[in-house]
Amino acid sequence: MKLYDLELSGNCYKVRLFAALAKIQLDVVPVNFLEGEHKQPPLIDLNPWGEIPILRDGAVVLRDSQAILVYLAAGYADESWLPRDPAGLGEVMQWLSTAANEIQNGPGAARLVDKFGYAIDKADTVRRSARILPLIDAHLATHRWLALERPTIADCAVMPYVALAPEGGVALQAYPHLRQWLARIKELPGFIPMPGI
Ligand SMILES: N[C@@H](CCC(=O)N[C@@H](CS)C(=O)NCC(=O)O)C(=O)O
Repeated sequence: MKLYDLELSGNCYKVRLFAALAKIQLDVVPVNFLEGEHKQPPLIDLNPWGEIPILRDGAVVLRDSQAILVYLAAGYADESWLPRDPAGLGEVMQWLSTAANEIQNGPGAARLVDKFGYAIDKADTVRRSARILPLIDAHLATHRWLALERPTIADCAVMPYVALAPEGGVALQAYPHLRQWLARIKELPGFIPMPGI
C-alpha cells in the first residue's frame, strides 16, 4: 500500500500514526508539496481534490484521512480500532466527523495561517477552537479515550491537529484532561511522533 504523504501534514500523520499503532505496513511516498506535485498528474488523477493524503492499495484509491483510517481499520486491523456494531461504529464515526469539521476548521486552520501563511480568517479559527476544545476537555474529564473507553481510530483522527494547536497560537494550558489524553496516546505501543508532536 502506498501513502502519498507530507511529513508536516497532520492529516497525513493521522494515517501514519494509525498504521504504526496497528502495525500496518505502508510504503510512504513523500510528495513535493511546495512544488505542487499534488496538483499535477499523476497525483491529481488519483485525487482531483488536489489534496493529500492519498492511499493506493492495488485498484483501491482513497482520498481523505478519515476515509483512509476507516479503510485501513476495516481491512487490516483488529476490530478494537473500529467496531462493527451499529452503536459502536456510530460512536467512532461522530469523532471522525469532528476531526474533519470542528478540529480541521478550528486549530487545524489556525495552524495553516500561522505556520504556512494561508489566507484564512484567523479570528474565526480561534473562535472555533475556543468552542470545541473545552467540549473535548469536558468529555475527557470522564473518559480516558474519545470513544468506547479504548483507543480507536477516533483518537488517531482527532489527536494530530489538537496536539499541533500551539503552532497556530491556540494554547492548550486550559485543558488539563485533553493534555492528559495526548500524553496517553504518546504512551501507546508503536506510537510515532511528527514534527511538533
Ligand atoms: N479532508 C481531507 C483534507 C486534506 C487536506 O486538506 N490536505 C492538505 C494537506 S494537510 C492539502 O493537501 N491541501 C492542499 C493544498 O493546500 O494545496 C483529509 O482529511 O485528508
